[in-house]
Amino acid sequence: MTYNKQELYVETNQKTSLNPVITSIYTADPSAHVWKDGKIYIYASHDMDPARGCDLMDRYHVFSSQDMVNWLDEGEILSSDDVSWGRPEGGFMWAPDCAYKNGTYYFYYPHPSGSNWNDSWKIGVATSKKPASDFKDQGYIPGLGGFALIDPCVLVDEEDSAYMYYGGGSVCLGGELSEDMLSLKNGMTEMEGLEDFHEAAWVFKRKNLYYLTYADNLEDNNRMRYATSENPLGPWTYRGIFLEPTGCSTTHGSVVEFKGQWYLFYHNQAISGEGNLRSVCIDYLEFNEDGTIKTVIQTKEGVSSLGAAPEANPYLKTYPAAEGIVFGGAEIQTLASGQQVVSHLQTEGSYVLINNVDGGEGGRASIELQYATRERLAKVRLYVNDKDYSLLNALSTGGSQEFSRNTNITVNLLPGAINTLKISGGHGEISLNQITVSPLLG
Ligand code: FUB
Repeated sequence: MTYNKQELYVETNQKTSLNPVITSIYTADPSAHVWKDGKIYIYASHDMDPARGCDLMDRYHVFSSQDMVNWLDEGEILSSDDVSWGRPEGGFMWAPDCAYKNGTYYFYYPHPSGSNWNDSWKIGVATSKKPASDFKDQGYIPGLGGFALIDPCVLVDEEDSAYMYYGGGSVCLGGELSEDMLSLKNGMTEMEGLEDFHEAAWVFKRKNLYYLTYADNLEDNNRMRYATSENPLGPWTYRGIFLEPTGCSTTHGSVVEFKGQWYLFYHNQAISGEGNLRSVCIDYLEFNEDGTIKTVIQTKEGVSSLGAAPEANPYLKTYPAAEGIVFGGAEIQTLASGQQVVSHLQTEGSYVLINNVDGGEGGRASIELQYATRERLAKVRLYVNDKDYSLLNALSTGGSQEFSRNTNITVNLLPGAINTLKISGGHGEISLNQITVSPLLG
Protein backbone atom coordinates (compact mmCIF):
# COMPACT_ATOMS: atom_id res chain seq x y z
CA MET A 1 0.00 0.00 0.00
CA THR A 2 1.13 3.59 -0.44
CA TYR A 3 1.01 6.28 2.20
CA ASN A 4 0.23 9.91 1.58
CA LYS A 5 2.89 11.05 4.00
CA GLN A 6 1.74 14.67 4.34
CA GLU A 7 -1.69 13.45 5.29
CA LEU A 8 -0.31 10.85 7.68
CA TYR A 9 1.67 13.15 9.91
CA VAL A 10 -0.53 16.19 10.49
CA GLU A 11 -3.23 14.18 12.22
CA THR A 12 -3.15 14.93 15.95
CA ASN A 13 -6.64 14.15 17.26
CA GLN A 14 -5.59 10.66 18.26
CA LYS A 15 -8.49 8.20 18.66
CA THR A 16 -6.59 5.15 17.41
CA SER A 17 -2.98 4.09 17.81
CA LEU A 18 -2.09 5.37 14.29
CA ASN A 19 0.61 3.71 12.22
CA PRO A 20 3.48 3.82 12.75
CA VAL A 21 2.69 3.70 16.45
CA ILE A 22 6.17 4.61 17.73
CA THR A 23 7.21 7.81 16.01
CA SER A 24 9.84 9.60 18.16
CA ILE A 25 12.63 7.11 17.51
CA TYR A 26 13.05 4.39 14.90
CA THR A 27 12.12 0.91 16.06
CA ALA A 28 11.96 -2.46 14.29
CA ASP A 29 11.50 -6.20 14.87
CA PRO A 30 8.75 -5.89 17.53
CA SER A 31 8.27 -8.84 19.89
CA ALA A 32 5.13 -8.16 21.91
CA HIS A 33 4.13 -9.89 25.15
CA VAL A 34 1.36 -9.53 27.73
CA TRP A 35 2.73 -9.90 31.25
CA LYS A 36 1.10 -10.54 34.60
CA ASP A 37 0.84 -6.80 35.41
CA GLY A 38 -1.91 -6.67 32.75
CA LYS A 39 0.10 -4.52 30.34
CA ILE A 40 1.43 -5.31 26.90
CA TYR A 41 5.11 -4.73 26.16
CA ILE A 42 7.03 -4.35 22.90
CA TYR A 43 10.68 -5.47 22.91
CA ALA A 44 12.12 -3.86 19.78
CA SER A 45 15.34 -3.26 17.91
CA HIS A 46 16.36 0.41 17.70
CA ASP A 47 17.46 1.70 14.29
CA MET A 48 19.97 4.45 14.98
CA ASP A 49 19.62 7.65 12.95
CA PRO A 50 21.51 8.25 10.66
CA ALA A 51 21.77 4.58 9.71
CA ARG A 52 24.74 2.67 8.34
CA GLY A 53 23.03 -0.45 7.10
CA CYS A 54 21.95 -2.32 10.24
CA ASP A 55 25.45 -1.92 11.76
CA LEU A 56 24.84 0.85 14.29
CA MET A 57 21.88 -0.73 16.06
CA ASP A 58 23.54 -0.85 19.46
CA ARG A 59 20.72 -0.63 22.05
CA TYR A 60 17.21 -1.79 22.87
CA HIS A 61 14.19 0.18 24.09
CA VAL A 62 11.00 -1.35 25.52
CA PHE A 63 7.51 0.16 25.19
CA SER A 64 4.44 -0.59 27.32
CA SER A 65 0.73 0.10 27.07
CA GLN A 66 -2.51 -0.74 28.82
CA ASP A 67 -4.85 0.50 26.08
CA MET A 68 -2.93 -0.15 22.80
CA VAL A 69 -3.06 3.58 21.91
CA ASN A 70 -0.85 5.25 24.54
CA TRP A 71 2.63 3.72 24.54
CA LEU A 72 5.28 4.55 27.12
CA ASP A 73 8.96 4.36 26.24
CA GLU A 74 10.35 2.43 29.22
CA GLY A 75 13.87 3.43 28.21
CA GLU A 76 16.97 1.60 27.14
CA ILE A 77 17.33 -1.89 28.67
CA LEU A 78 20.59 -3.15 27.16
CA SER A 79 23.32 -1.85 24.89
CA SER A 80 26.28 -3.49 23.17
CA ASP A 81 28.50 -1.76 25.79
CA ASP A 82 26.90 -4.05 28.41
CA VAL A 83 27.90 -7.24 26.57
CA SER A 84 31.38 -8.27 27.74
CA TRP A 85 31.61 -11.20 25.28
CA GLY A 86 30.36 -9.17 22.29
CA ARG A 87 31.88 -7.81 19.10
CA PRO A 88 34.57 -5.27 20.11
CA GLU A 89 33.18 -2.62 17.73
CA GLY A 90 29.65 -2.90 19.20
CA GLY A 91 26.47 -2.39 17.13
CA PHE A 92 24.46 -5.28 15.67
CA MET A 93 21.95 -5.66 18.51
CA TRP A 94 19.33 -7.22 16.24
CA ALA A 95 15.84 -8.63 16.68
CA PRO A 96 15.25 -9.64 20.35
CA ASP A 97 12.58 -11.45 22.33
CA CYS A 98 11.62 -11.74 26.00
CA ALA A 99 10.17 -14.60 28.07
CA TYR A 100 8.91 -14.88 31.64
CA LYS A 101 9.31 -17.88 33.90
CA ASN A 102 9.31 -18.40 37.68
CA GLY A 103 9.53 -14.72 38.58
CA THR A 104 12.29 -13.80 36.12
CA TYR A 105 12.20 -12.03 32.74
CA TYR A 106 14.66 -13.44 30.19
CA PHE A 107 15.66 -11.07 27.38
CA TYR A 108 17.16 -12.96 24.40
CA TYR A 109 19.06 -11.08 21.72
CA PRO A 110 21.30 -11.92 18.74
CA HIS A 111 24.73 -10.29 18.77
CA PRO A 112 28.06 -11.13 17.08
CA SER A 113 30.94 -12.24 19.28
CA GLY A 114 33.65 -11.13 16.83
CA SER A 115 34.58 -8.42 14.33
CA ASN A 116 33.66 -10.80 11.50
CA TRP A 117 30.07 -10.21 12.45
CA ASN A 118 28.01 -12.50 10.23
CA ASP A 119 30.19 -15.53 11.07
CA SER A 120 30.08 -15.04 14.80
CA TRP A 121 26.45 -14.68 15.92
CA LYS A 122 25.54 -15.80 19.41
CA ILE A 123 22.25 -15.62 21.28
CA GLY A 124 22.78 -13.60 24.44
CA VAL A 125 20.44 -13.53 27.42
CA ALA A 126 19.94 -10.85 30.05
CA THR A 127 17.70 -11.28 33.09
CA SER A 128 15.67 -9.08 35.41
CA LYS A 129 12.95 -9.32 38.03
CA LYS A 130 11.18 -6.48 36.18
CA PRO A 131 9.78 -6.51 32.63
CA ALA A 132 11.46 -3.33 31.37
CA SER A 133 14.41 -2.34 33.53
CA ASP A 134 17.38 -3.62 35.54
CA PHE A 135 18.42 -6.27 32.98
CA LYS A 136 21.88 -7.82 33.50
CA ASP A 137 23.63 -9.82 30.83
CA GLN A 138 24.19 -13.50 31.71
CA GLY A 139 26.34 -14.42 28.71
CA TYR A 140 25.28 -16.42 25.67
CA ILE A 141 23.48 -19.73 25.34
CA PRO A 142 26.00 -22.53 24.75
CA GLY A 143 25.44 -24.43 21.51
CA LEU A 144 23.57 -21.64 19.70
CA GLY A 145 24.91 -19.37 16.98
CA GLY A 146 27.09 -19.32 13.91
CA PHE A 147 26.79 -17.95 10.39
CA ALA A 148 23.60 -15.86 9.87
CA LEU A 149 21.79 -17.47 12.82
CA ILE A 150 19.76 -14.64 14.35
CA ASP A 151 16.31 -13.60 15.61
CA PRO A 152 15.62 -15.68 18.74
CA CYS A 153 12.02 -16.29 19.77
CA VAL A 154 10.98 -18.13 22.94
CA LEU A 155 7.61 -19.73 23.65
CA VAL A 156 6.83 -20.67 27.25
CA ASP A 157 4.21 -23.39 26.96
CA GLU A 158 1.87 -24.99 29.50
CA GLU A 159 3.61 -26.48 32.53
CA ASP A 160 6.43 -24.03 31.87
CA SER A 161 8.19 -25.97 29.08
CA ALA A 162 10.10 -23.37 27.06
CA TYR A 163 11.13 -23.60 23.40
CA MET A 164 13.72 -21.52 21.55
CA TYR A 165 13.49 -20.85 17.79
CA TYR A 166 15.91 -18.91 15.62
CA GLY A 167 17.52 -18.98 12.21
CA GLY A 168 18.58 -17.22 9.06
CA GLY A 169 20.02 -17.99 5.64
CA SER A 170 17.04 -20.30 4.86
CA VAL A 171 17.38 -22.41 8.03
CA CYS A 172 14.98 -22.36 10.98
CA LEU A 173 15.94 -24.31 14.10
CA GLY A 174 14.03 -25.08 17.28
CA GLY A 175 14.74 -26.84 20.56
CA GLU A 176 13.66 -27.04 24.19
CA LEU A 177 15.32 -24.84 26.78
CA SER A 178 16.46 -26.26 30.10
CA GLU A 179 14.75 -25.35 33.35
CA ASP A 180 17.31 -22.54 33.89
CA MET A 181 16.27 -20.85 30.58
CA LEU A 182 19.98 -20.23 29.96
CA SER A 183 20.88 -23.49 28.21
CA LEU A 184 19.44 -26.08 25.81
CA LYS A 185 17.94 -29.33 27.00
CA ASN A 186 18.73 -31.53 23.98
CA GLY A 187 20.13 -29.29 21.23
CA MET A 188 18.32 -27.86 18.21
CA THR A 189 16.67 -29.49 15.21
CA GLU A 190 15.62 -28.06 11.87
CA MET A 191 11.95 -27.05 11.64
CA GLU A 192 10.50 -29.12 8.79
CA GLY A 193 7.70 -28.07 6.45
CA LEU A 194 8.32 -24.32 6.14
CA GLU A 195 8.33 -22.83 2.62
CA ASP A 196 10.79 -20.10 1.65
CA PHE A 197 11.99 -19.39 5.22
CA HIS A 198 14.32 -16.39 5.50
CA GLU A 199 14.41 -15.17 9.15
CA ALA A 200 12.27 -13.62 11.93
CA ALA A 201 10.73 -16.77 13.44
CA TRP A 202 7.85 -16.20 15.90
CA VAL A 203 5.84 -18.97 17.55
CA PHE A 204 2.50 -18.64 19.34
CA LYS A 205 -0.25 -21.05 20.39
CA ARG A 206 -4.01 -20.77 19.84
CA LYS A 207 -6.63 -23.44 20.58
CA ASN A 208 -3.99 -26.15 21.00
CA LEU A 209 -2.42 -25.34 17.62
CA TYR A 210 1.10 -23.94 17.32
CA TYR A 211 1.77 -21.26 14.69
CA LEU A 212 5.26 -20.46 13.37
CA THR A 213 5.39 -17.15 11.48
CA TYR A 214 8.46 -15.92 9.57
CA ALA A 215 9.84 -13.60 6.90
CA ASP A 216 10.24 -14.98 3.39
CA ASN A 217 12.87 -14.22 0.72
CA LEU A 218 10.93 -12.06 -1.75
CA GLU A 219 13.66 -9.73 -2.98
CA ASP A 220 13.60 -6.28 -1.36
CA ASN A 221 10.01 -6.88 -0.28
CA ASN A 222 9.91 -9.67 2.33
CA ARG A 223 6.46 -10.94 3.29
CA MET A 224 5.30 -12.83 6.38
CA ARG A 225 4.35 -16.48 5.97
CA TYR A 226 3.23 -19.08 8.48
CA ALA A 227 2.89 -22.77 9.20
CA THR A 228 1.04 -24.73 11.90
CA SER A 229 1.63 -27.87 13.93
CA GLU A 230 0.13 -29.79 16.84
CA ASN A 231 3.61 -30.05 18.32
CA PRO A 232 5.84 -27.16 19.37
CA LEU A 233 8.79 -28.49 17.38
CA GLY A 234 6.84 -29.59 14.29
CA PRO A 235 6.80 -31.05 11.72
CA TRP A 236 4.96 -28.00 10.34
CA THR A 237 2.27 -27.64 7.69
CA TYR A 238 2.80 -24.61 5.48
CA ARG A 239 -0.30 -22.34 5.40
CA GLY A 240 0.55 -19.29 3.28
CA ILE A 241 1.34 -15.57 3.28
CA PHE A 242 -0.51 -13.37 5.78
CA LEU A 243 1.40 -10.06 5.53
CA GLU A 244 2.11 -8.66 2.09
CA PRO A 245 5.14 -6.32 1.61
CA THR A 246 5.07 -3.26 3.85
CA GLY A 247 7.25 -1.21 1.50
CA CYS A 248 10.36 -2.10 3.53
CA SER A 249 12.91 -4.64 2.32
CA THR A 250 12.82 -6.54 5.64
CA THR A 251 9.75 -7.74 7.46
CA HIS A 252 9.54 -8.97 11.04
CA GLY A 253 6.60 -9.35 13.37
CA SER A 254 4.87 -10.93 16.33
CA VAL A 255 1.30 -12.14 16.86
CA VAL A 256 -0.27 -11.63 20.30
CA GLU A 257 -3.67 -11.76 21.98
CA PHE A 258 -4.45 -8.91 24.38
CA LYS A 259 -7.79 -8.52 26.18
CA GLY A 260 -9.48 -10.96 23.79
CA GLN A 261 -8.25 -9.38 20.55
CA TRP A 262 -5.43 -10.65 18.30
CA TYR A 263 -2.86 -8.24 16.86
CA LEU A 264 0.07 -8.26 14.45
CA PHE A 265 3.06 -6.12 15.41
CA TYR A 266 5.35 -5.42 12.43
CA HIS A 267 7.52 -2.68 10.98
CA ASN A 268 7.56 -0.47 7.89
CA GLN A 269 9.56 2.54 6.69
CA ALA A 270 6.67 4.99 6.32
CA ILE A 271 8.28 7.79 8.35
CA SER A 272 11.81 7.74 6.94
CA GLY A 273 11.45 6.19 3.50
CA GLU A 274 14.66 4.30 4.37
CA GLY A 275 14.85 0.54 4.87
CA ASN A 276 17.25 0.85 7.79
CA LEU A 277 15.19 3.47 9.64
CA ARG A 278 12.09 1.46 10.43
CA SER A 279 9.00 2.03 12.56
CA VAL A 280 6.77 -0.34 14.50
CA CYS A 281 3.11 -0.64 13.43
CA ILE A 282 0.11 -2.55 14.83
CA ASP A 283 -2.92 -3.91 13.00
CA TYR A 284 -5.66 -6.41 13.76
CA LEU A 285 -5.05 -10.07 13.01
CA GLU A 286 -8.05 -12.30 12.35
CA PHE A 287 -8.52 -16.04 12.01
CA ASN A 288 -10.88 -17.99 9.78
CA GLU A 289 -13.14 -20.66 11.32
CA ASP A 290 -10.61 -23.35 10.37
CA GLY A 291 -7.79 -21.58 12.22
CA THR A 292 -6.05 -20.15 9.16
CA ILE A 293 -4.98 -16.49 9.32
CA LYS A 294 -6.64 -13.84 7.16
CA THR A 295 -4.32 -11.49 5.26
CA VAL A 296 -3.58 -8.57 7.58
CA ILE A 297 -4.85 -5.23 6.33
CA GLN A 298 -2.17 -2.57 6.80
CA THR A 299 -3.75 0.68 7.93
CA LYS A 300 -2.77 4.24 8.78
CA GLU A 301 -5.29 4.30 11.63
CA GLY A 302 -3.85 1.39 13.59
CA VAL A 303 -6.03 -0.07 16.32
CA SER A 304 -8.66 1.28 18.73
CA SER A 305 -8.24 1.98 22.41
CA LEU A 306 -9.02 -0.85 24.83
CA GLY A 307 -9.85 1.42 27.75
CA ALA A 308 -9.13 4.61 29.55
CA ALA A 309 -5.89 6.43 28.84
CA PRO A 310 -3.36 6.27 31.68
CA GLU A 311 -3.67 8.95 34.35
CA ALA A 312 -1.24 11.86 34.29
CA ASN A 313 2.02 11.24 36.12
CA PRO A 314 1.68 13.05 39.49
CA TYR A 315 5.39 13.85 39.59
CA LEU A 316 5.74 15.47 36.17
CA LYS A 317 7.36 18.89 35.91
CA THR A 318 7.19 21.27 33.00
CA TYR A 319 9.99 23.62 31.94
CA PRO A 320 9.16 26.44 29.47
CA ALA A 321 11.76 26.34 26.69
CA ALA A 322 11.92 30.16 26.68
CA GLU A 323 13.38 30.07 30.22
CA GLY A 324 16.42 28.24 28.83
CA ILE A 325 19.61 29.80 27.43
CA VAL A 326 19.79 29.93 23.63
CA PHE A 327 22.87 29.62 21.42
CA GLY A 328 23.91 29.59 17.77
CA GLY A 329 21.01 31.39 16.11
CA ALA A 330 18.21 29.94 18.24
CA GLU A 331 15.95 32.77 19.47
CA ILE A 332 13.36 33.50 22.13
CA GLN A 333 10.27 34.51 20.17
CA THR A 334 7.08 36.12 21.49
CA LEU A 335 4.04 34.92 19.55
CA ALA A 336 0.96 37.08 18.85
CA SER A 337 -0.74 35.30 21.78
CA GLY A 338 2.00 36.54 24.11
CA GLN A 339 3.38 33.03 24.49
CA GLN A 340 7.18 32.82 24.45
CA VAL A 341 8.90 29.95 22.66
CA VAL A 342 12.36 29.07 21.36
CA SER A 343 12.48 29.31 17.56
CA HIS A 344 15.09 28.80 14.84
CA LEU A 345 16.36 25.47 16.07
CA GLN A 346 17.54 24.48 12.63
CA THR A 347 21.14 23.28 12.78
CA GLU A 348 23.10 21.14 15.20
CA GLY A 349 24.85 24.38 16.26
CA SER A 350 21.60 26.08 17.31
CA TYR A 351 20.44 24.89 20.69
CA VAL A 352 18.78 25.68 24.00
CA LEU A 353 20.14 24.67 27.41
CA ILE A 354 17.70 23.89 30.21
CA ASN A 355 19.55 23.82 33.53
CA ASN A 356 18.51 22.63 37.00
CA VAL A 357 16.14 19.95 35.75
CA ASP A 358 14.89 17.99 38.74
CA GLY A 359 15.59 14.27 38.52
CA GLY A 360 13.75 13.52 41.79
CA GLU A 361 15.37 10.46 43.32
CA GLY A 362 17.23 9.83 40.07
CA GLY A 363 16.76 7.16 37.41
CA ARG A 364 14.42 6.80 34.45
CA ALA A 365 12.37 9.78 33.29
CA SER A 366 10.36 10.44 30.16
CA ILE A 367 11.39 13.68 28.44
CA GLU A 368 8.71 15.14 26.17
CA LEU A 369 9.49 18.07 23.91
CA GLN A 370 6.44 20.02 22.73
CA TYR A 371 7.29 21.54 19.37
CA ALA A 372 5.95 23.06 16.17
CA THR A 373 7.29 22.56 12.66
CA ARG A 374 5.98 22.84 9.15
CA GLU A 375 8.64 20.40 7.89
CA ARG A 376 7.38 16.91 7.07
CA LEU A 377 10.13 15.35 9.18
CA ALA A 378 12.38 17.58 11.27
CA LYS A 379 14.74 16.28 13.96
CA VAL A 380 16.08 17.38 17.31
CA ARG A 381 19.10 16.05 19.12
CA LEU A 382 18.79 15.60 22.88
CA TYR A 383 21.74 15.53 25.26
CA VAL A 384 21.18 14.84 28.94
CA ASN A 385 24.15 15.73 31.15
CA ASP A 386 26.28 15.46 27.97
CA LYS A 387 25.04 11.96 27.05
CA ASP A 388 23.83 11.99 23.44
CA TYR A 389 20.36 10.42 23.20
CA SER A 390 20.57 10.79 19.43
CA LEU A 391 18.09 12.21 16.97
CA LEU A 392 14.41 12.36 17.81
CA ASN A 393 11.85 12.69 15.04
CA ALA A 394 9.69 15.81 14.97
CA LEU A 395 6.85 15.06 12.56
CA SER A 396 4.95 17.94 11.00
CA THR A 397 2.45 19.78 13.19
CA GLY A 398 1.12 21.54 10.10
CA GLY A 399 2.53 24.97 10.95
CA SER A 400 5.48 26.68 12.61
CA GLN A 401 3.28 27.99 15.44
CA GLU A 402 1.13 24.87 15.90
CA PHE A 403 2.52 23.38 19.12
CA SER A 404 0.40 20.28 18.85
CA ARG A 405 2.85 17.39 19.09
CA ASN A 406 5.46 15.94 21.42
CA THR A 407 8.52 13.94 20.62
CA ASN A 408 9.84 11.91 23.52
CA ILE A 409 12.41 9.50 24.85
CA THR A 410 13.09 7.99 28.25
CA VAL A 411 16.48 8.89 29.69
CA ASN A 412 18.39 8.54 32.95
CA LEU A 413 18.52 11.54 35.29
CA LEU A 414 20.73 12.23 38.29
CA PRO A 415 19.01 12.76 41.67
CA GLY A 416 18.10 16.36 42.50
CA ALA A 417 17.73 19.56 40.47
CA ILE A 418 21.15 19.30 38.85
CA ASN A 419 20.43 17.90 35.39
CA THR A 420 21.09 19.78 32.17
CA LEU A 421 19.20 19.19 28.92
CA LYS A 422 20.67 20.41 25.66
CA ILE A 423 18.26 20.39 22.72
CA SER A 424 19.67 21.20 19.31
CA GLY A 425 18.06 21.44 15.91
CA GLY A 426 19.03 19.86 12.65
CA HIS A 427 17.31 18.43 9.57
CA GLY A 428 14.64 21.13 9.30
CA GLU A 429 13.55 24.05 11.47
CA ILE A 430 11.51 23.59 14.63
CA SER A 431 10.28 25.77 17.49
CA LEU A 432 10.05 24.50 21.04
CA ASN A 433 7.39 25.42 23.58
CA GLN A 434 8.00 23.30 26.67
CA ILE A 435 9.80 20.30 28.06
CA THR A 436 7.94 17.87 30.34
CA VAL A 437 9.92 15.61 32.65
CA SER A 438 8.03 12.61 34.08
CA PRO A 439 9.93 10.23 36.36
CA LEU A 440 9.05 6.60 35.65
CA LEU A 441 7.60 4.89 38.64
CA GLY A 442 8.68 1.40 39.71
O1 FUB B 1 16.88 -5.55 12.52
C1 FUB B 1 17.98 -6.30 12.05
C2 FUB B 1 17.50 -7.50 11.27
O2 FUB B 1 16.66 -7.08 10.19
C3 FUB B 1 16.64 -8.46 12.05
O3 FUB B 1 17.34 -9.26 12.93
C4 FUB B 1 15.97 -9.17 10.92
O4 FUB B 1 14.88 -9.95 11.30
C5 FUB B 1 15.60 -8.01 10.02
O5 FUB B 1 14.41 -7.38 10.45
